[in-house]
Amino acid sequence: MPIKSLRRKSNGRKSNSNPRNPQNNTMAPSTTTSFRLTYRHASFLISAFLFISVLILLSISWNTRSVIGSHRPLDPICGIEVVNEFPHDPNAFTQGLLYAGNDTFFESTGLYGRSSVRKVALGTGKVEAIQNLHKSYFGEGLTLLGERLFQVTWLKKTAFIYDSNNLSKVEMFTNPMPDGWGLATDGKVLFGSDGTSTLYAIDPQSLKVVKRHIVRYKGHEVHNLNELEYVNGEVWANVWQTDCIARISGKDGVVLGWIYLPNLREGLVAAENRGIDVLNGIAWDQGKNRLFLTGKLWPKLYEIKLRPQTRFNGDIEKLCMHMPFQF
Ligand SMILES: *[C@@H]1O[C@H](CO)[C@@H](O)[C@H](O)[C@H]1NC(C)=O
Ligand SMILES: *[C@@H]1O[C@H](CO)[C@@H](O)[C@H](O)[C@H]1NC(C)=O
Ligand SMILES: [Ca+2]
Repeated sequence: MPIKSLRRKSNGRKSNSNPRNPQNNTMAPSTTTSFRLTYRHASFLISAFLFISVLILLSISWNTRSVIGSHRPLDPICGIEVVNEFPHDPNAFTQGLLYAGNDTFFESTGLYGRSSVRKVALGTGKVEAIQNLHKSYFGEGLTLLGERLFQVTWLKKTAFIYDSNNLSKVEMFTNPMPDGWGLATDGKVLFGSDGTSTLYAIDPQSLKVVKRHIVRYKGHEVHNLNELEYVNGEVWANVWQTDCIARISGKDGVVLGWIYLPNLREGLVAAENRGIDVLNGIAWDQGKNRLFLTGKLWPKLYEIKLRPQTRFNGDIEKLCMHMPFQF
């Protein structure tokens, strides 16, 4: 609209100036020209401004889409919608979960005598390959970089590297974090959690901590960080003993937002699954923008989409930010 009305104005000026006798007013031609220039200039600037605005809006909506696979920007607090439900081994005390392409997950399980690293088929939940840990180890976070699977263990400094092709143990290393809880990777560094509020970055070659951030939401520490997943520039973390996933900036540890999803666990409990433990296990399929979630001893794995929590009126700090737990 602004362009049209300006053009109309500009045409009006032109026609107004036409009846003027240029011979009577030597200033007239140059005035007309300058008016024309001014209005052309203005209309060009406004068109350019609108064009650039449209480009910016398009690029914002494109970025948002690529981050979450949805058309809406991510709300500070999101809920979820279940897209698909798949079977999941109800004996798997899930401590690490990642998607490896070809409808396949790698999963790390915990508990003494039941810890493992396994290759699991999406769809059936069938365990296609498994490597059990010695009964003295409690399996924890797992991540895949190249063809190497990295796994940390709870309350021990022992960590393992496996060949992802056959789950054969390649190497043992010393976990550089005080404890082993979660692992994820952006393809360059390993991100790690140890159950505190610290997010670690570990160099996959030297296996040393290269960076650490205290994870904070509105200035307050977020404790009990557990299973991790790298999702397009953000590190997502299950917060232990809650129904919350914190979306953390890997750059400074600031919590950018929350996914609050009590419904999955509550739904399983309501369906008589009494033995289940907490939500734990996030896997992101970068190729198809699919997000998968499960929990410890859950009989199901869910493919979900994020939804804005428009009518959320709970206290996210009370729900998601508990005191640190002492073991
Ligand atoms: C994908 O998975 C199927 C079924 O497990 C398997 O037969 C096939 O070889 C896999 N393809 C690749 C490229 O790994
Ligand atoms: C596992 O696969 C690797 C190649 O990726 C091979 O070198 C190694 O021998 C295999 N290990 C076993 C136990 O089959
Ligand atoms: Ca994960």
